[in-house]
Amino acid sequence: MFQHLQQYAGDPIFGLNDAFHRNTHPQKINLTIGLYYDENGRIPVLPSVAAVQKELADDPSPRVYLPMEGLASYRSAVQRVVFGADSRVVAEGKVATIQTLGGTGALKVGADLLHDAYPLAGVWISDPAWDNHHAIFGGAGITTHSYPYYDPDTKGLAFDAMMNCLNELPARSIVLLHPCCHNPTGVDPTPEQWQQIIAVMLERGLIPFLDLAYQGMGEGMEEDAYAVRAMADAGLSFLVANSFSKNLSVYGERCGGLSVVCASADEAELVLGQLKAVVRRIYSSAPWHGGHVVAGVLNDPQRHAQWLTEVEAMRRRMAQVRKAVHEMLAAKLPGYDADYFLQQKGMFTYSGLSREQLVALRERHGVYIIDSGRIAVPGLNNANLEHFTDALVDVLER
Ligand code: PLP
Ligand code: TYF
Repeated sequence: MFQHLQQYAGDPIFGLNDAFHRNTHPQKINLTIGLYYDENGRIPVLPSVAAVQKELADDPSPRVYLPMEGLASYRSAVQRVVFGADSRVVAEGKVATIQTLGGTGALKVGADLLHDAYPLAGVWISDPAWDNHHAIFGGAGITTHSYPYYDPDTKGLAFDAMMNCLNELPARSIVLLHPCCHNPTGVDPTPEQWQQIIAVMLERGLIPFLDLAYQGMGEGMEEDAYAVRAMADAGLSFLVANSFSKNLSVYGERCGGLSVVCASADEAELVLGQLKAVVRRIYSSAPWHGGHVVAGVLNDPQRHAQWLTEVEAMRRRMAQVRKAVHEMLAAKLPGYDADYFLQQKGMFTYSGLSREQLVALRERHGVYIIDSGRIAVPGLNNANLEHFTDALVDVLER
């Protein structure tokens, strides 16, 4: 019955992650997947999260279905974290927010909503992209396109080329943007550049869709939401998919949110109904446990404060690792420009290493980096930095 189907090639990131686990190199380093590891190479269970999980384990309440839109206390927490505690659009009731199955689920529900509302609209995705953006929007029946984003010469933003492209888009085109910690490049627009992007969105009647998967991992929880809040202040209508997978280290709990900022409270009410309809037809409701874990941390002032210090520690560790790599490479290979380790932000750095260099890193040194040259920074720690930088010097010098 299904012989005619194509083999699924698998996700290249997961594939390389599996290859890493099969490798027997004694000093192997996994820099493939976007997971946060602590200094000891472990995926942390945040103490704020563990405390809530313990309470939930002791809570005999039945695990009923959540409503289609998710847990009310979760949804208001999403709004406070993403839009800020004093957000005007939230206070005015202009934001429709639902609990979703991670950031991925938020993107899917948002894509379905947009395809229902604007069946002919295409989506423009950064080049290079997180590949799943093309898959999710394409899977929702939306034609996907790319806009220039990264300049390999400067290892920075190709801002002029990006703006030239956005300036040509038809009205009601969807533009997928990362507010912080761009995956895969680690390159983000400055606040001034965001203002210019916002001006084009307004001028051309475009539909921004912000994918906020790493809030708190770049410059800080508030700073990383700059684009979200600037768009709200500018009076734009837009969507935000946010994920708690990384900043609460709750990947498998599938905790995310989708918020749609509307022109009025009435419109937000209408959109909330449509979001519920989309959820109902694809998976009916979001997880009870993940919902209560996140709400339990974010709605308790003490735990919330504790969580912010935990995220800050993750952010600082990644910044420290970037600085250490930069210093070591400056000492070991003075001719090599490693400034990109300092300038790029968040979980990823885009190295520009060639295919041959990446293969040599794997085969000779057990250092696993995906084929695009994207380095997942949290895989580095003080125990493996020496091996990592030695390996890099070896392949760069060949
Ligand atoms: N968007 C981007 C850019 C991501 O990097 C990720 C996860 O790596 C996601 C969305 C999905 O997040 P989640 O794991 O919460 O589905
Ligand atoms: O490393 C990355 O870019 C991601 C990781 O549900 C990931 O692809 C893993 C699982 C998931 C979403 C993202």
